[in-house]
Amino acid sequence: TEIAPGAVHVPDWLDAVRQRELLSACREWARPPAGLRTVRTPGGGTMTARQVCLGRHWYPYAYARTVVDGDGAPVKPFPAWLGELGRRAVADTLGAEAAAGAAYDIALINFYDGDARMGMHRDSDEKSAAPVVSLSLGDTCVFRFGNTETRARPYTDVELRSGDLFVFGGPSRMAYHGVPRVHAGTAPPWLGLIGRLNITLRVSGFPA
Ligand code: MD3
Ligand code: FE
Repeated sequence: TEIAPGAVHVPDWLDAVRQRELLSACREWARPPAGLRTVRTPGGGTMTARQVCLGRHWYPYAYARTVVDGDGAPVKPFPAWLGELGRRAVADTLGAEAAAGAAYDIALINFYDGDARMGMHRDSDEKSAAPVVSLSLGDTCVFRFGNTETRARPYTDVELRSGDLFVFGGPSRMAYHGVPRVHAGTAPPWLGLIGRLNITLRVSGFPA
């Protein structure tokens, strides 16, 4: 379903086998060094969702190679198979042409437990206009998709469930968005995840 120009939601894009595979990869990436950690925002706040980055890290400056606010370890590499998955997601939603130029090199993995949520923001650290690919695992959340002008209304609330794909390209790439709520205990029982994971794939636009 296209909820706005360039913003396409595909429920259940990942089958149970793929969801389990992706979850076990996330569990590996979450381990130290450069594993899951609490991130401070440029405004001085603390994110309630914890994060792991692959490829580069967006904080404290545009896509560094090192996690400086954690253990100082190099960011884990971005695996080629994840890039393939990203291109397939774009091909399925926006078409082969949009997928052709998308050389994904960054993954941001957000882990929501307890009362974690994400305030309305725009993703503007990337120098590339390539679509962002979002994959959800575990608990269902309320995803708030806003407009490009302000973090306030108008916005559309969509439920994201385990296995769902969301692709944000074109004019939707610069829209404000956030996660106001996660419904605890709604993850599929066969997945074995308490909480919610979101994996976003991005093209940094920085030289390799
Ligand atoms: C719309 N993540 O990592 S995924 C983020 O569920 C982020 O963890 C949320 O916002 C999460 O930056 C929302 C949906 C999403 C991701 C990236 C976008 C929507 C987007 C980039 C541009 C526009
Ligand atoms: Fe975002």
